Amino acid sequence: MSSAKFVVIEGLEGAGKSSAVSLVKHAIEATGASLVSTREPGGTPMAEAIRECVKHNWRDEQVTVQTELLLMYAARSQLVHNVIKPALEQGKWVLADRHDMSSRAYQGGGRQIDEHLIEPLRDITLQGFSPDLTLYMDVEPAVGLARARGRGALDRIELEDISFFERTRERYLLLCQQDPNAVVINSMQPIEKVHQDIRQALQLFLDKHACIPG
Ligand code: Z5A
Repeated sequence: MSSAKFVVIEGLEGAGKSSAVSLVKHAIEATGASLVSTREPGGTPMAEAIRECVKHNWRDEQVTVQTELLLMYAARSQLVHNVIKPALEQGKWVLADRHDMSSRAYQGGGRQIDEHLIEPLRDITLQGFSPDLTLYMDVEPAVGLARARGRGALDRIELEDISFFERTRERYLLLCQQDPNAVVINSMQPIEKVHQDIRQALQLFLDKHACIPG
């Protein structure tokens, strides 16, 4: 590949991120590129411990929105500095299941933390580093949650009411409008059409960046 890229899959629960990740992974690897897969929060031993902590239901102890936000950025810092940037420097592509747009949508939109308060954490953690391509899998919360909730026990964030996810989706859509590297995929279509749209968006990206093997 001419140069390694950072590709992120975003979306609400049940949006079909898992199958999108798998499809994009195979498509990138088919070009001959090496690829590292990550997920957030998580992706390093310490960040995976933070993931357990942040998803855990602490029952009588209220998890403040500030704590949740700080934990997301602590996990991201570990992942970006120990895995994502080193992989890109070695010429490996990175494919991420969630990244910074999740914090801006869930904590900014869902939890209603002012974007100006999130900005300094983004600066400290990312210093302007951002994805080359974000595929946002758009789904109405009622549809996504019905898919996700068919799978069993819910974590602390999944227990939120529908209005939380509606605010999160609204912020996702706004962030995508503002981000020239983001593509919205309608994930409420039949899965074959969703996959066709993902392949098309990825191909456009590869063509635009002249990402050809060699
Ligand atoms: N979070 C945050 O708040 N702030 C942050 O900064 C970050 C994260 C990084 C991570 O949990 C939680 O952390 C998440 C956001 C928050 N919380 N919530 N709630 P996670 O990683 O465990 O959960 P997730 O990322 O939401 O994953 P998920 O629920 O597994 O979603 P998914 O991967 O998109 O779902 P899926 O497994 O691909 O699809 C669900 C089902 O739908 C599956 O059976 C599919 O076969 C089916 N599906 C998918 N697409 C279709 C279509 N088109 N038609 C029909 N059926 C479909």
